[in-house]
Amino acid sequence: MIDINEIRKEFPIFENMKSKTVLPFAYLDNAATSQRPKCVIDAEMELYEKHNANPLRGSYPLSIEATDIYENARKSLRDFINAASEREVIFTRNTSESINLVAYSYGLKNVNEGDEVLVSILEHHSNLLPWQMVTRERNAKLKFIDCENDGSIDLNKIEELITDKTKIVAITQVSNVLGVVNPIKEIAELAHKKGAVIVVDGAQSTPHLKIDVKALDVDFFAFSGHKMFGPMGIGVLYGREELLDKMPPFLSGGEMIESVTRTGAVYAELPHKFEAGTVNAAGAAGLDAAISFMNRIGYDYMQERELMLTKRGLEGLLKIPHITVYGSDKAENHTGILTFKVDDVHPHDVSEVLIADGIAVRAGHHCAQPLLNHLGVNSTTRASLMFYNTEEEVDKFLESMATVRERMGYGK
Ligand code: C6P
Repeated sequence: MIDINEIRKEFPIFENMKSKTVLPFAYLDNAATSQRPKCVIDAEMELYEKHNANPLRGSYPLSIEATDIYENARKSLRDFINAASEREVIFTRNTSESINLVAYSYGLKNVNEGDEVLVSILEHHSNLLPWQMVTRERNAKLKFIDCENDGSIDLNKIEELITDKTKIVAITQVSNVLGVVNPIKEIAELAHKKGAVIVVDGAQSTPHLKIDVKALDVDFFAFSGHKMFGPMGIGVLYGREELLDKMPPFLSGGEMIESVTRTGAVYAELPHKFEAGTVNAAGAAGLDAAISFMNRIGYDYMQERELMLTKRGLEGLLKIPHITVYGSDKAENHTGILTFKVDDVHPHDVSEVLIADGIAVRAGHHCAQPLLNHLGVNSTTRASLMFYNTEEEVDKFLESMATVRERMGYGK
């Protein structure tokens, strides 16, 4: 039996919030970045305190230890997403870098004049701008699949949009604005039927959903450590080995080579071909610890709590007059994300009222401007929940939300 109060004690920042040494008291901005348990912070620190040397280079014990920690993290990640081999697991800085790697290395090589790249309207800018670049450079066409009113993607519509000219379908698994979960397996099947590859943005899904890249049958899958209890500055790109093998390096320089002459180089084998320069071994160690933490808690428990909290938040918001919640009216389609507007009040002012009550949320366009345009708004306020949030925090948020209009001078 897991006791959430005991779990929260594993997060130093919650203890500091309790003793009021840090503000706010309720952290509801988990989609931006999660908090980290002490085991993650310790794993990073331990690498620097006990095993610090440049990994993959030295043959003395410290360097070998650092290399082992780094490569063991890769094995944990292979198991975490059920990749066929650790050769398919590339360490990057974050989701943005992972997607850029695919765009520059695979996209520029495989997309030609007249070809098409299909993205969804739900995309974060990180899974849009790289494809704008590829299609602009290659004189290809960037096409969009719009979402339905509840944020969902209609499979019949996407099937029509994927044509013989489509080379890449780039889509998020979970929207960072609406929390809706896309049917990735089905979309992958439609893409493959037309000979296209599918690139999945997993930034918002890995913290909440069990990922199995083999079962999903995706070609590329990108995610960030910092959104799933891990450190900032470490991310992952999963890629199918036969595709990665044929791709040129994204960045070049140290450690990604077999041999170099004055005019050329033989590149290293996977995965090191894509990891130029000194790697983030401490970040990998922290991410490995984050995976162990998630395995210990289990997705079942996390999902059960997230749904309970999201239901409480959504039902509460819908009872307050003058509030519009975007996306589905069902909590299970929100993955902990509640994006809303209060009539007459600017989303940043809503956020300021919440901050005054010690509650952290995000306001703005959430790096998804085309989606906000599609929804007919410039900005919104977003509360995003993680399993470690509490009913009291959600209630505090709702109490504060019920006072927003009055405090901004609009009456109740
Ligand atoms: N979304 C949010 O508050 P990076 O910054 O590279 O780790 O992740 C980028 C990214 C990509 N895709 C999705 C769906 C995302 O949500 C994010 C990051 C944060 O919504 C910060 S903008």
